Amino acid sequence: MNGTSAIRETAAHFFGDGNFTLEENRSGHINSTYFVNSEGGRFVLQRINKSVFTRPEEVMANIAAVTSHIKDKLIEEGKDPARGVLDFLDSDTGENFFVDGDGEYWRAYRYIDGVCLNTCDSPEVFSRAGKAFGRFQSYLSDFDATRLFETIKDFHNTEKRFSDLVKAATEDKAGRAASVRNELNFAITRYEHGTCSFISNGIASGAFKLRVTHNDTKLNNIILDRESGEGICVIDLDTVMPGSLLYDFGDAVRFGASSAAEDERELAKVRFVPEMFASFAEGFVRGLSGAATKEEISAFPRAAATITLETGMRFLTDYLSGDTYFRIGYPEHNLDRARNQFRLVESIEEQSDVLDLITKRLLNE
Ligand code: GN1
Ligand code: MG
Repeated sequence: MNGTSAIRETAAHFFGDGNFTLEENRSGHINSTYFVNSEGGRFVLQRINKSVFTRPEEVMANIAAVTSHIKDKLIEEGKDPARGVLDFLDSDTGENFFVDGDGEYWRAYRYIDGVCLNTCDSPEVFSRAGKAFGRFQSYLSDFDATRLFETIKDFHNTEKRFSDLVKAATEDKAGRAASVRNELNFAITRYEHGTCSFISNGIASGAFKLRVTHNDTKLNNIILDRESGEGICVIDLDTVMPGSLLYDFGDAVRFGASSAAEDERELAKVRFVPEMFASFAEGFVRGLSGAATKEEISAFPRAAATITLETGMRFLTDYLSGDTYFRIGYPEHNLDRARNQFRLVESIEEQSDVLDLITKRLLNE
């Protein structure tokens, strides 16, 4: 069921048979997203990618629990929940999702006006994004993590991501392994230097606390106010699970502190920008209202390298497996993304002294 009329039929389970228009939005890598304009306002309709999220009911149960918790916090603070947290609609079945005749899961939420950025060169804006992601975690700091389903097992287990890459190269399903020897060696060298185990070792030793984290903190997963640039609402809650705040920090800076888009092919344009790292770190720590520990803050630079490496390895794994996970725009897209992320890892490594100095300054403030 992919045609527009089938999607309209699905949409009617949320919006009734009245007048509405549908527009496709192709920015995410995983779910399929449409905007719905109806008499009742603008909404977002999404089909959940079932090969990525194998138990969509659990994703939606997590989302219901987390959004209602945040909503209560916003009300306590005198803020407007209609702008600060996603509001999912019930379908005519009474659940916050609808299953179509093909067994596909759909959901809808009220559109929140604002901007989502794919790149950012303003340290002020990035600092505000940091504050909003920090605040998101702080709202969930008293949320009982055992209530959450693990929607994707080992999502930020970087060592597992490395072994998945090695497995994909060995299986070589798409016959591409021989052409990516340099990229594979890049990942192996970092693995040997402990980049993959850095965060998981810290969690195991107790140095890094287990918290409820967002786990997909790309800059475009936050809605910013059109005028003030303040972070209004954190979106894409599919991967909210127990984790380390370093996952959220690392993922946010690998995306937003890069001088180029995630799939820029001209690698000379790809550089990790310390000023942007500093701004995000400052905003994030502020948003966390004192919850980040000294160990965690000192780990920011290495966490940035770990999560950037992890994302690059995921793109490369998908390239080797025949592009089954991330949506691609052209055949070599995942390879270009992987090369881009690996270049960014190098840039982080080259600037580790500067990045360490920034975190030291942050700790002394
Ligand atoms: C995916 O859904 P989207 O596009 O925000 C992915 C993230 C990756 C990101 C890379 C569930 O995020 O983990 O970091 O692509 N989400 C999932 O751009 O795998
Ligand atoms: Mg996502």
